Amino acid sequence: MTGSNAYKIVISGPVGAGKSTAIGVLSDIPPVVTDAVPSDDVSLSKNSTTVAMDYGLIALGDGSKIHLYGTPGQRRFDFMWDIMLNGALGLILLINNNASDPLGDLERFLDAFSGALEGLPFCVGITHLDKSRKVILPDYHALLKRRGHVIPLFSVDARSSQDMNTLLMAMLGMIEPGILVHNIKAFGQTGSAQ
Ligand SMILES: Nc1nc2c(ncn2[C@@H]2O[C@H](COP(=O)(O)OP(=O)(O)O)[C@@H](O)[C@H]2O)c(=O)[nH]1
Ligand SMILES: [Mg+2]
Repeated sequence: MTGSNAYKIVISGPVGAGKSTAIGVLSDIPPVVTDAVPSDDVSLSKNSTTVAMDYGLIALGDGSKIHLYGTPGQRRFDFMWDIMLNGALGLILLINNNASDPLGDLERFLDAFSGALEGLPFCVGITHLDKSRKVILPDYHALLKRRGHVIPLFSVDARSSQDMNTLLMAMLGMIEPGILVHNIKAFGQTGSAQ
């Protein structure tokens, strides 16, 4: 791998799963959040409803870059997922274990991405396991297996740089096994470890 590589990774998952937080701990630059006030009725009752789409950047030790994009949470922006996945090398799905139906959330996202997931490396991080254990990792393993996905699945806290880097490296290992652990800041020297 040369130092000019650019990787695009998309982070998706329901609202509250930890996408913005994850991009914040992974990014070497202050994450960019694109806010847009919607023009529909929602804006009448709540003037700060946003289309929160996040962007972050990781500079690898060899000069390569990873561009991180977080999908907007609201369902009416689901159509943007396909656009965002265009050119992506991998997808990280975050699922909030403390939501009312986290397994259903995973199913919904697997369904939504089903076309794109053909041949696209992806992995799943389960957040908020510290808050709720009504569903546990083997339940997610079973669901993924039933759906035919043999992929990395981790319990992560999106606030933890180490957890998120571990998940990201699992993702990168599927795309480009040549990306070494020491390229990522939490494990070494690039950027400022958080
Ligand atoms: N307790 C706990 N809080 C978490 C975890 N992951 C993320 N959070 C918090 O969950 C909240 C929602 O995260 P956010 O990044 O805004 O979710 P987003 O809607 O997917 O962008 C934030 O307050 C995070 O700090 C976790 O594993 N455990
Ligand atoms: Mg967010």
